Amino acid sequence: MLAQSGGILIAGGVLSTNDAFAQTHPKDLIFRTTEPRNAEPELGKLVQSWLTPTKHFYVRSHAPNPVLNPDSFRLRIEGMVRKPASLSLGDLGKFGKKSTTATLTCAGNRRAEYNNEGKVGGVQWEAGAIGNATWGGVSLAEVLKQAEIAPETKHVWFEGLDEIPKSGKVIPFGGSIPIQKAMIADGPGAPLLASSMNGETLTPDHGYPLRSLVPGYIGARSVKWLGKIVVSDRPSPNHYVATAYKIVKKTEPLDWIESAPIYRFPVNAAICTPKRNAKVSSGEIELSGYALPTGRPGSKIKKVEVSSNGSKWVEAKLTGEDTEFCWQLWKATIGVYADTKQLWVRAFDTSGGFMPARVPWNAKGYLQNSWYRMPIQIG
Ligand SMILES: Nc1nc2c(c(=O)[nH]1)N[C@H]1C(S)=C(S)[C@@H](COP(=O)(O)O)O[C@H]1N2
Ligand SMILES: [Mo]
Repeated sequence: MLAQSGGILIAGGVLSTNDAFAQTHPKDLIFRTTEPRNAEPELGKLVQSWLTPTKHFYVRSHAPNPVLNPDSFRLRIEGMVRKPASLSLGDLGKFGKKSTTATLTCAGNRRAEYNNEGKVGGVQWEAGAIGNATWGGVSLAEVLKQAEIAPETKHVWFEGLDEIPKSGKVIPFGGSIPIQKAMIADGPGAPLLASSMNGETLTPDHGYPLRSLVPGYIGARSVKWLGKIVVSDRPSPNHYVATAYKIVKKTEPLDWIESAPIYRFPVNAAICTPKRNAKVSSGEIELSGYALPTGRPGSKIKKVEVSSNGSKWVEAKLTGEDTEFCWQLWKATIGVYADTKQLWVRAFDTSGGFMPARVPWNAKGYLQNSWYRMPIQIG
């Protein structure tokens, strides 16, 4: 069980999974759960830079990190292909190197805000389940081309090597994406088989040695510890495509059947400084945060607006880089007074995406992108 749980031997004893990773790959995050590891950064730390350092990059895992040997690691390519393959890391290295900067965000980011209306289960994320990194690897499209996919192909499935206990069974995490997205070979929207993050080898938390990385899509489609790709005429039957990651009011079989898997993420934004519930004196104060455009090709942040208590909206200044599939950072100055209870932010993107005043409650607490309302104390 030692290898399974990821413990490592050190002089004088065995470190637990958590201690071991803490030493080799330090994280400066708030842990919502430690086994498996689910953690998000303090929001003030999150927006210190446009590129998120790995130590401040959220982790969302459904099972403990699998411990994988890079020498025996193989990525299998199966399904509707003329040339099924089993590729070592060396084989993958023969494809041209590609890199892309893209924001990854969990569909459950800001989930905790739904609890005002009705309890939602799952990791109780605040607004930190998001990060922007440069990912390096090879093109998914090139690997699929080499496998010679059948003309009837409609979806590409990804399967992780993790082992998730689910209803008395053990299942891998799985995702799938439409073939049209999978076959984008160039440009910032092209999916990667990624082996590096921010110029360094992927850490175990982020999928070492290989993950899919799908710009513009919810994080769940970027499958970590990727062991298998299946080319198919239908979406993956894996739980995390067929059942989870859908917008439902109830969790009855018909609710799942009637709703579609979530792919692209919608526009979103949050205030990151000052802290929630911070005490500030009345007068002008500085706000900062992030804004994410819809994950649609060509979409960028057009405008960010802040307001105190929902009165007059004031335009924020964009301070990060203006790149599709990536968040923007922003700063704003706003007056706060004795009666100011909340500060709000909303963002608009160039493809018509806007944040609604309210998002209807859904049972799994996904895609919360209503105006971000942050309580504040004036004193
Ligand atoms: N194999 C595997 N891949 C996975 C997951 C997982 O639990 N197992 N979680 C997914 C979810 S829900 C998200 S939001 C992202 C998070 O990526 P990160 O932990 O690198 O931030 O990974 C996705 N890929
Ligand atoms: Mo997620």
